[in-house]
This record gives sequence, C-alpha cells and structure tokens, in this order.
Amino acid sequence: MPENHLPGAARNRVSGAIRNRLSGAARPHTAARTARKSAVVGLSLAALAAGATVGAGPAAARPATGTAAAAPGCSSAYKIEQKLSTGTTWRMCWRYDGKAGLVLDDVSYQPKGEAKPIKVLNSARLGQIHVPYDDGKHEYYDLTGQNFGQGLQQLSPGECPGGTIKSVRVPDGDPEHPNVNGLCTTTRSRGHAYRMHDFSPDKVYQQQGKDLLVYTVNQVGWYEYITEWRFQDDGMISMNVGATGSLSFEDYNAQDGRGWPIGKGARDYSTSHSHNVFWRLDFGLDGSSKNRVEQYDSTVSAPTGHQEGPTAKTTRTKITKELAADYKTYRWWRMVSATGKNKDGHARSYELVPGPTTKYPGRPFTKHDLYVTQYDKCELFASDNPACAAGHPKSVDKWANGQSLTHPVVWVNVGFHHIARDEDQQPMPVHWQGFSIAPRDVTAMNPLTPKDLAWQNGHWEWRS
Ligand SMILES: [Cu+2]
Repeated sequence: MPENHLPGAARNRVSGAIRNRLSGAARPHTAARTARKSAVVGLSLAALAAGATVGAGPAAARPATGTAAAAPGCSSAYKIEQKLSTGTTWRMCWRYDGKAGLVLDDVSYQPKGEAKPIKVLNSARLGQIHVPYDDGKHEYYDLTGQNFGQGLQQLSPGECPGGTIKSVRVPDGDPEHPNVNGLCTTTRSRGHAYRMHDFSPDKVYQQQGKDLLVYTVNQVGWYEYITEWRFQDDGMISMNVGATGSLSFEDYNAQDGRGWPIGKGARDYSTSHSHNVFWRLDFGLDGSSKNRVEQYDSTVSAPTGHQEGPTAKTTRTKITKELAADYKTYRWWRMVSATGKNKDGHARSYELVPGPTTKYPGRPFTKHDLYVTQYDKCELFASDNPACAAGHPKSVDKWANGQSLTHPVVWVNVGFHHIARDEDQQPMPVHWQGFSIAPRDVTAMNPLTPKDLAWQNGHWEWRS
C-alpha cells in the first residue's frame, strides 16, 4: 500500500529521492505528498524543541471565542449543532486527535417531541486501521504508525455540498500550515423515513428522512480514508470509513498468487490485503456512563406436537464482565441506560447493528467482532496502543480479561479483504465499511410520528 507504509529504511530512500527531484519536473501528486510529510516530521520535531504546543488538540491550541460557551465541554467553535428540517436536533463537540483524527464528544439527540437533549455518547472515535498484506511482507497500523492524523486533507466547498467546512488545527502537522479546512458538516436526504396508507380518512403519511453528516478525509500514502459519521433524524448513527485514492504503487508485483492482475494481460498484479477498521464508542446514555450491556440470542425450532408452525425463543444474557464476542445469526447486543426511561416507562437503549465484515484471524486483536472493556482513559487504540504506561498490554484483546463492567467501552472491528479489480484504477472508487447503532426505546414512539398518529401507541383501534 502507501509509500509511507514502507519500512523505515525504504521510506527514507523514497523520500530522499523525491526531495532531490522535487524542484524539477512536475511530480506525481502522491510523490509530492511524501516529500511534504517527511518535511512535516522534521519540522514538528524542531517546533517541539522550541517549545511550541504542536501536540495539543484543537481545543487547547485555540483560545475560546468570545461568545458564551455553547455547550458543556466545548466552546462554540468546537460545537456542532444541527436541527434537521424534520425537527430532530443533534448536538456534539468535535476535536482533532493527532493519531485518531476526528473525535466526537458529548453527542446528544433531541427529536421533536423531547423537551431536552438525550445524551447518547460520551465519545466516539476511530480505534485503529490495521492493514496486513496477504504475502506477510507488510503490516501497517495506519492510525498509530502512519501519520493518519497529519494527513488531514483540505476540502473544497464542492465536496461538502450545502454544508460548512471547519478549520482544524492538526497536532504535529505542518508548522507552516497548522490549520486545515478539513471538517465538513452538512445534511443529506436519505429517502423514505416511513410511509403508511391510512384508509379512514384516506391519506398517505410519508416523510423523507434527513441526516446530519460529519466527515474528514485523511490521506495515508496512496490511500485516502473518508471518516464519516451519519446522524439520522430517527436517532440512528452510522459510522463508516471509505477507502479511496489510489492503489499502492509499490504493490503491483504480486507474483505469488496473492494478487490480482489489474494492468494489461498478466503483468501487473496488485497484492491483496485487508483493512481492519476499529471504532471505539464510549456510551453515556442519559448522561451516565454506567450503562448495562445485554446480549440477545434466539433459537428457532421446527414445529412439534400440535404447533402450527416453527417457534422461536429469544433469551437475554446480561453481560456484567468484559467481553470478546462474535456475530452470529440471531444474536445482537444493546447498551441500556442506567438512569433514563422513555415516556412509556421503558429503559432507553442503543442497539448495535453490524455491517458486512470479513473478520481477519491473523492477529489476536482481530479475532473478534466486538470487545467490551471497562473504561480506562489510556486505552484508546485497539492495537499498537501508545497511550498507556510501560507494562500495560497494547491491544484490546488483552484488556478484555474479565473485569466487571461499570463503565463499558465498546470496540467494533469491521474487516474488508481487498482483492483489487480493474475498476480500482483510477482513482479507486470509494469502498465503505462500518456499522450503525439504532435507538431502541429511546422515545416512546417513532420520533418522526406525525401529530395525527401520535395517539396510536400500544394497542389501538381505528377511529370511529
Ligand atoms: Cu485496499
């Protein structure tokens, strides 16, 4: 994959060659990027030596604006608040981490019938992008080892249609260009939120759903990753990473049956590889971190005796200790609020909705789809975690070791095995991977219910 995925020595060689030639003929775009990146590393070390605060996050690096604090935890410059045209408001604070990139904190949801915002997440962020190659020759940790954060790309208005592009201070970035116009917040229609034909009176109720989108683009070598967070007006949140840019120039030589021919005939083989993306979600339902975790499983049995049809039985398992778990048909999990109930008196919760995944069994931390760990403030990256003291294990599989869960943190692993195809050049079409969380009993009814139908909660009858 990317040139900065090369081992150190090779990378320096490439960078040096590019530096020498940079002032001459026009360089391919990506080559120029390498030169910029190696310059950035050198300069930021110099800046550090001079005592500059290049390692600080944006909130610390920038003075708060003169306006009143917009929300708990962030000044107005770091607040995202969007009231969608269907009546739902999403609020959150953003910041930018030098390794994880975009971090969203204090995320709350307020559909039109709720008097107050309902807190959903304390914090949401990427937890790693692990890229092992099929030939065993390369294995990259894009967030912690490949300057993902520093690769934040400037966005033009055209790639944030109808939205706002915010300026981001990039820790350890290019000291000459420390701020990048790289965070887009915008809205998008998603088609039908619901449709219902009522017969008395004869009327069709329909609503077109609206979403808030928050995204950045981070370049890592030849690849560009779009980190997208989608907040729907019905309370659903989807998090996805889209891989685009270009296939790695160095990897067109798989001659060992571990690649796919993408040039003419059987000459240029692009080495197959995986992108294993982790997300880290720290739930704060109704403002409390003491969420409960539940797993549900159903078994379906063929009819017996006088039963007319097959039966299904669903059982709940309370997860009280740290967990490493896997998707299974009829299995799902939810995070349940310790304090909040909806207007029907039901505990509020968010349910995990998996996305397609190819689980990579090559490393212990990639062996499970889901980890739930007890909160520890230094445990921020699913592998190669740099933030804990010496002696603390480096990966999430080691953290999930049976501690009691009083403040659960959810780690979701979504893998994609990338076998290149002719269509991958050029540029490479965006390939998305991710998952969603969906509200379960957060509101007493569909949060978009039209007024005329608001009485139809529970057992109901046609109006006479
Ligand atoms: Cu790929």
